[in-house]
Amino acid sequence: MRTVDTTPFTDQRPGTSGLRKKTRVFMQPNYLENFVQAVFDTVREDTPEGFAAETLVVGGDGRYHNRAAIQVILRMAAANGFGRVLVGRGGILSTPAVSAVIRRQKALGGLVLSASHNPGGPEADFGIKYNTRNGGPAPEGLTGRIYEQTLKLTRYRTLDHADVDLEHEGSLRLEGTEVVVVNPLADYTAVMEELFDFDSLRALFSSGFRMLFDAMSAVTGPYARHILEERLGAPAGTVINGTPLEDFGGHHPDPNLVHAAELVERMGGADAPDLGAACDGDGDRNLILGRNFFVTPGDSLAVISEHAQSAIPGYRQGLAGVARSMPTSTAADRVAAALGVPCYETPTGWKFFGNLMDAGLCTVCGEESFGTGSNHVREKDGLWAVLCWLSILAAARRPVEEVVREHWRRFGRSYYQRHDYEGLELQAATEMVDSLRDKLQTLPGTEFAGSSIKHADDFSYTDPVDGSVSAHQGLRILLEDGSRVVCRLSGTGTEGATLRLYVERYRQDGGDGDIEEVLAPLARAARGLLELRARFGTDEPTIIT
Ligand code: VG1
Ligand code: CO
Repeated sequence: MRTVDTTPFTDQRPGTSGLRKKTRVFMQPNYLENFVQAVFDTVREDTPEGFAAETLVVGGDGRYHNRAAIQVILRMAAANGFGRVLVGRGGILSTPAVSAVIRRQKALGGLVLSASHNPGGPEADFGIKYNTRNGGPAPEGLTGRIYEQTLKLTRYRTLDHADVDLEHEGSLRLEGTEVVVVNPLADYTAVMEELFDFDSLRALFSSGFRMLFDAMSAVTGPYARHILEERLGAPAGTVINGTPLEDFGGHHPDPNLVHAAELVERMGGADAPDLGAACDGDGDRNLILGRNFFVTPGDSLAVISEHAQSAIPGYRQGLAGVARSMPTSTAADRVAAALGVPCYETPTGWKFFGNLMDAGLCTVCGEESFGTGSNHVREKDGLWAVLCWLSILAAARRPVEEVVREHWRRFGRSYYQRHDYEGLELQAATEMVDSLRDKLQTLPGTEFAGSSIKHADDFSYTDPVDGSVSAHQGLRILLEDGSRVVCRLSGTGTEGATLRLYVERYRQDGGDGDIEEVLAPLARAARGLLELRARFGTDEPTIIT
């Protein structure tokens, strides 16, 4: 064991989902080491028996710097006295797979190496996140303490050892630590088999059902090939872009209508398959498409919640509750009400769902950012959402579009969009949000987008399980007619600031309205309120999802 002197970096505060920075920042001497040592020191405070009998899970989405970072972490985990480290073969573990491995192997926690849907490469992004014993992202209390520790750090522990062969399964010793290179697919596939009826899904494919799954040259390729093609018998070629590449083929591995362009085009073609799906860099997000039809994440959460009990064996007992992040559309709330179960509203970021699931308060949860999941793990899970949709379609024997339209006819439709303004100057963006926050109190009663403002606040969340409070989680403007505008700054970016503006209007119109027409007045009024054009010279969003 070797102790190396170091000095703190002052910018290692984890955001919405771990620490994300430019890859070059992570490649600086000691940058990764400092953060990892701060995690170990902090977690050690809560582990009175020490790490000797504990397991740590390590894996990532295969992006540039993944393997090198894993070698650093393995040496440090050994020097910090972990009994065992499980690492995915090739350094690969999707985010939901890390969660599954932590839970099934009863690990103390895990380190996930990913910047999710952000591009990869030496000039792009990298990230690291710590997950706790329940398999979920460290809650805010813990990430706060980790950050405090990064500011105090004076040394880290490592040892001198050659790189571990990550390409073959097997086990070796790094001083007192057993390092096991595991099959990254095993635990995850086992969890999926427990939840879904693989026989009926196999029957669906053998009946001629066709789907196209775009792994976006990211981590879900091997998982999707194994589960969809090998286990469920989907024809070869069902999975496209199925090999994880360090730079994701030069693309954004972000499953939305803009970045999953190839999939969107094929789903709009004359011979389109029945279902189209894509996952993001680390496999926790999902995009669901029917033939020439986009299922918004909010509708997907609602439809999955509606059908889970009848269509998916793992949920035959029914749902204990549903949860969604605050900016996510309220479609799921109406399903929860119809099911007679509570719907929880949390701040943005999956870490807030963990306590609810651990306490048995909710079963299914989701975010508008293409994230859906359940209590089978403690991360959102892209492929799980795809298997949910396959199960729903196998039971319904109707096209995706019909399933969604039927939902709209029964529950009404939340017309919904997220407008992102990327690359804003950080200080100007902060001032804009501060200035709207200052105005909030004066807004109720004033006219807004053809209705009037009923309530406006800065969302604060009190965790019903541990009572912890998370304030300043987004500005909400609620209208008399039930519409909403929400805005907040992104906590996952690595450059400047990104404003997210979320607009929602609920209508019981069978769902046939034109989304642009329905939402344009809300978006226009919100842009005016934020004074976007005056502050930035433009009010055109970079991307609409
Ligand atoms: C974004 C999304 C949020 C999601 C987070 C991590 O955060 O809005 O819903 O949980 O990314 O997703 P932000 O702070 O940029 O809005 V992922 O797939 O990066 O793990
Ligand atoms: Co992700």
